[in-house]
Amino acid sequence: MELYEKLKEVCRCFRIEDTYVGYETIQMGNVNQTYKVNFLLSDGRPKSFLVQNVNTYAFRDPVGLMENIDKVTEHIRGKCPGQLCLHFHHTYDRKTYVEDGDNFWRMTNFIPSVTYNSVQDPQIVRNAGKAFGEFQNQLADFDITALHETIPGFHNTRRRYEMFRQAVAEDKAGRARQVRREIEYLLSVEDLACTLTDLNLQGKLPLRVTHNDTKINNVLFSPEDNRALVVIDLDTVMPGLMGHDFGDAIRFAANEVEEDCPDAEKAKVDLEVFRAFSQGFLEMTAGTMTDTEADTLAISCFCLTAELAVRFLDDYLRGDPYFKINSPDHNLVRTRCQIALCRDMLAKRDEMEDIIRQCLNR
Ligand code: GN1
Ligand code: MG
Repeated sequence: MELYEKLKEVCRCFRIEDTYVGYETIQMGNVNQTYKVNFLLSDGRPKSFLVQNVNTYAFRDPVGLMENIDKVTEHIRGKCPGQLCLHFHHTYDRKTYVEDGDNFWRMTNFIPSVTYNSVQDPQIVRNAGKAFGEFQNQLADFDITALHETIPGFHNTRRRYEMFRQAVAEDKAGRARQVRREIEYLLSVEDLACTLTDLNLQGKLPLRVTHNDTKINNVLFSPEDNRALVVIDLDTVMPGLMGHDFGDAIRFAANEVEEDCPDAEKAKVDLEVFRAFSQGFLEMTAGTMTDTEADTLAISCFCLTAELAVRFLDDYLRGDPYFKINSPDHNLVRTRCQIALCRDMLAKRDEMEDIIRQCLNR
C-alpha cells in the first residue's frame, strides 16, 4: 500500500476520523521514521499529529518500549497538570501502537514549536540544560524496576567496545583496512572512554531514570520566547547515569559543527555553549548530585562522544544496518567528526572542569 494511504489507515486505527489531507516527512532522528499527518476538522480548522514508524531493528521489544513511554509520559503529566505535555494516542482496543507486518506505528499530539540542531544563543542553551535537568527531577521518584531495558547495555561503553572489536575482526563490509587510524585511536582511549561504565560497575555512581538520548533537537521550544516546552524522544528512557544525559547533550549541542560535518577538524567544543548548558542543567540537579557525579561530569562528555564514535564506526564496519544514512560513507563521516571532538575535549578538559566547579560554586 502506498504511504499516503497507509498513514491514513494508521490514523483511523488511532481513532482519528477527521478529513485526511496528507502527510509530510519530518527529518528527525537517525533511527525512526517520522511523519506529520494533516487533517481538517469539521469546522474547517487544520489539525495535525505525529506518526512514527519505530525501527524494530534498533528496538527489539517495541511493545515493552511503548509500555515504558506510556508510564513515563503519564508520570510527567501527573506532575504538571494543565501544562503542555507529550501524549500518545490509543487505538480502539487501548493500545499505544499499531502493528502491521514489519511496521510498528505510534502516534502523538503535534506540538507547534521550534527545534535546533545547533544553537549558540546562551539563553536557549541554558533552557535546554534546564529542561533535561528537570526531566531527571520529574522522574526521580519513578520506580526504576518498572522500566524495560529497551536496548540492553545502551550506554555500557565496555560492551560497545566488545561489539566494536568483533565488528573489526569480522569486517563484514570489507572496510576495516580503510579505517585503521580511526580504529587505533578509539582502541587507544578505551579505558578513559569507559570511566562512567567502570565507576557504575564498582557501584560508585547512583542509577537514576535518565533520558539517554539528550540531543538538543529533542527539546521543543516555544516559537514566541524560546522557553523549553517538552522533552521528546523517550525511546531510551531507562535506568542510567546522570553523566549519560549531561555528556551526550554536550557532545551534540556544544559541538561547533553538526555531528556529521564532513570537515571533521572543525569539530570543537564551544566553551560558552558548554557553560550555558552546564548552568541550566546544574541549576536543576546540583541539589541531588553526588560528589562523584559532579567530579565526572566533564569527562562524561568525552565518554559519550567516544562511545558514539565507536557505535558509528561499528555500524560502518557492519555495512550500516543500524543508523539511517544519506551517503555510503555517512557513518564514517560521523565517526571522524566525533573523534575530532574527542581530541578537542581532552585538550580542553581542565577548562571544562573549571566551568563545572564555577557553576557548582565549589
Ligand atoms: C540516534 O534517532 P536519534 O537521532 O534520536 C541514537 C542515539 C545517538 C544518535 C546520534 C536509539 O538517535 O543513541 O546518539 O542517533 N538512538 C538510538 O545522532 O540508537
Ligand atoms: Mg532518539
